[in-house]
Formats: sequence, C-alpha cells, structure tokens
Amino acid sequence: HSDVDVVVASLVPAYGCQRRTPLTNKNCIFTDALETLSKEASFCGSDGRSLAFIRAASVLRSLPSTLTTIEELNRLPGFGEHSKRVVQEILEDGFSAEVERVTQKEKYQTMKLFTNIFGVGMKTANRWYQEGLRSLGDLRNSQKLKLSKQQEAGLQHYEDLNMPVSRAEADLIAKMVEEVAHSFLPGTIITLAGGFRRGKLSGHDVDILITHAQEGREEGLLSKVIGQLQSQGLILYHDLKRNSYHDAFSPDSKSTSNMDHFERSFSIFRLKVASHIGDIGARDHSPESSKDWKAVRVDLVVTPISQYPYALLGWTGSKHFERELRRFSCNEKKMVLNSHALYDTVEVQVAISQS
Ligand code: DCP
Ligand code: MG
Repeated sequence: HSDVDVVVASLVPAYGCQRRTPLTNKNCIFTDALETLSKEASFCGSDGRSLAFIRAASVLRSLPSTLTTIEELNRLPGFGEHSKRVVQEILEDGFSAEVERVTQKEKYQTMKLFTNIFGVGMKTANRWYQEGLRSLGDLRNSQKLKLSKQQEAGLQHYEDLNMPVSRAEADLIAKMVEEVAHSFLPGTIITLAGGFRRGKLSGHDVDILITHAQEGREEGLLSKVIGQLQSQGLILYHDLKRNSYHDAFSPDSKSTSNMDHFERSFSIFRLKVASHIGDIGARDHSPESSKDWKAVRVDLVVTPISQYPYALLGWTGSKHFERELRRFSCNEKKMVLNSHALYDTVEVQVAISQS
C-alpha cells in the first residue's frame, strides 16, 4: 500500500479546515491544472465553477504523496465530474489538453496579466479586455484610460510586485514596522501573518498585524507609523482605511461584504536590497538593473487586543482554509466566524427576540 492508500483509507475529511496540508505539495501537476481552470472560470464570471476546482485542488494538496491511480481518485471527497476528468487525463497522458487550450487563449492570458496588477480586479480587467487592451504597454500608453492612484502604482511597480517576496525580506519589513511603532508606542505587538505564518518561504506580499496589550492604545498609531516611514522615503504608495467596525454593525448598515473592518493600510514599501537578495540579475537589460531597492506590497492591519485572536486566525489563511473554517462554523456549529469574533447564531436570535 502507498501512503496515499493509507490516507484515503482513513478518509480524507470533507472540510478543508479539518485536513492537514503539507507545505510541499506532492500533487502540483494536478493542482496547477485545476487552479488554471479555476482562474479561467473566475475570468468568465463563473464563481461556483471556480470554487469547485479550488476544492478539488485543495483535497489533492492535503495528500502526503503523489496520486498515481484513478482508483485512489475515486475515493477522494470533493471531486466533481469535470475535476475528475482533468486529473484522469493527466494520469493517462501526463498533461491536460483542455488546460493547454485555456492557457493559449488570448482572453485568459490578458485577464491573468491585468488581474496581477495591484488594484485591478476582475471587472476592470474584463472591461479593459473588452476595450481591446492587451498588454501593460497598451495600458501605459493609453490616453483615455483613467487609472486610480492604486492602479497607477501597481502598473509602475508591476515587475517588482510580481517577484516573490522572500521570508528574509518579510522579516526585514516587520522589523522596520516594529521599530517605528515602538518609537511611538512601546509594547506594540507586531505579527507576521499570511503565508509566512503558515511557514511558506516566499509570498506575494507581507501581511502584518498590529495590536497592543492595552485595549484602545493602538488607536491612531497607524497613521503615525506610516507618516514616519514616509518621511524616511520608505513608502512608495499607501492607502489608509479607517476602522469601520461600528458602521458595519450599526442597525442601518448596508454592508454585506466579507471583508473585515479593521483600520488598515494597503501599501507599497521601498525595500533596500543587497544585490544578492533581490533577483536583479533577471532584469539586467533594463536601465534600472543597478537599482538597489525593490517595491514590496505590505498590508498593515490594526486590531484591538480583544479581537486579535480572530484577526490572527483570519489573516493567517490560506484563503480556502478560511472559507472552509467559516463554512464549517456555520453548517456544523451554527456559529458565525469572521476576523472580529466567533458567536452563536442561535443565542443572537434569542437575544434579538427578547430585546
Ligand atoms: N485575508 C482575509 N481578508 C482579506 C485579505 C486577506 O481574510 N480581505 C486573509 C486570508 C489570506 C491572508 O489573509 O490567507 C493573507 O492574504 P494574502 O492574499 O496575502 O494570502 P497569503 O498570505 O496566504 O498568500 P501570499 O503568499 O500570496 O501572500
Ligand atoms: Mg500574503
């Protein structure tokens, strides 16, 4: 029996949050294909189909060894007909013709390129595609295109922002933030969250949580930290969002978004790099090849200590793990989980009916 047989025999749990997922994925050949199809579905506006591929990929990602037979596949949960067909095709031929076709499509390639720009979502990317735009050059040269400040920064730093951020770079940024935060408020707690907290060796950005052991002391800190970093020339772009927790939960709120309501800054840091850290060699034909800095996306999120455990859980990811955790809470425990709290829906209903 292979390792896979043993795992499958002990039943792979249905919810992603009930499964251990090893850092090294032994089933890349399948998960890459399924993730391509998931992207393609989301580019076409089919969110349900997109999620089905993500679910299937997540099951394969949790296996300790490579899938080798159709029989193993048939015993796994979370596989729809389409995902099964793709995996079967790869098992038989070593590749999926459908996936190859998708990656050749002009729309797929353009949407992928555009949605990789900081500040560009599916809707904008699609609109640009419909308008006939195809490349970053098209965007940069277009006279009539109205870009937001965020998109302008995203386009300007596209190459840097699409280079992986290393763990060493993330640690450096967390340290920078910590030093400045401590200069204003000793005892500030800075935590590296996101993929790095899950042990990943590289990521697309740096996610940092900021809190203080004394409730309320964290208020007002973020703008000071950003201001200070900015005056040191370390910030290329930033967008400060104030805390909207009370607005969102007020009786007349129309908010239905899944986003959390913490004060936060979406920013781009200017990180000094020794030439051996940054992958500068890859761009040695550009006039900027001697530049000794790199643009890095950083999310700073401020949370009161009373909500910190939920914020930490919510910001550790992965996105799919979080989605599954919320689905599990809701379906299996009748509880609502978000980055602010965990509560019993039945108790809340009773409280409302009694008030
Ligand atoms: N997250 C969230 N709500 C948001 C943004 C993020 O709950 N509006 C959570 C889920 C993510 C985590 O925070 O897993 C960090 O988001 P990233 O997009 O940075 O994802 P990762 O850090 O997991 O991946 P990467 O290595 O690509 O940065
Ligand atoms: Mg991240």
